[in-house]
Amino acid sequence: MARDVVAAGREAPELDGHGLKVAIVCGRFNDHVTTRLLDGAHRGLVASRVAEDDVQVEWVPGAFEIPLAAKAFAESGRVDAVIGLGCVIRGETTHYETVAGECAAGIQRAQLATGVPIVFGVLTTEDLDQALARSEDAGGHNVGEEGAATAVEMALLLRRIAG
Ligand code: INI
Repeated sequence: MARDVVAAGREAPELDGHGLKVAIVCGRFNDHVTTRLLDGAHRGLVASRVAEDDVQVEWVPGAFEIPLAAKAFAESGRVDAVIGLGCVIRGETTHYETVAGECAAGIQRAQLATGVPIVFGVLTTEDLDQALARSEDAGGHNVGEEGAATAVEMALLLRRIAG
């Protein structure tokens, strides 16, 4: 009995995101990777029953700009969740820690300040191969696709909590 109670809710839920409005903020830097994340995010949203017309995509120069655009969406009152997509590759920059760290911290600050879920769908990898392995086509591992499910799950959870 106690074990059942502890286990309840641990399984990834069946998601019905019908009616949810979702914004995607996608970094243009490393767009040979971020377009793959974007494809994955669209697949994930469709799988979670979010309507295509309820998804808005905006591009920003790089991962560093994602938090500001995501926060603007969250503050607009027009979306239930935001998905930030980006790709920071250590080997390609001397300020990897700064770009990746500020992006992550900015997203966390923005979602806590606004109360709107903002998903960290940003790859931070050692090299391009790792980035490609995390942005695969349908059936493979894709952080954008996972991010879509997270966005829907969190939007539905916050609705339930708010009653
Ligand atoms: N932006 C990225 O999204 N990924 C990177 O790997 C990256 N590198 O390598 O520097 C990157 N830099 C740009 C940054 O996000 C800003 O757009 C830029 O600093 C202007 O504010």
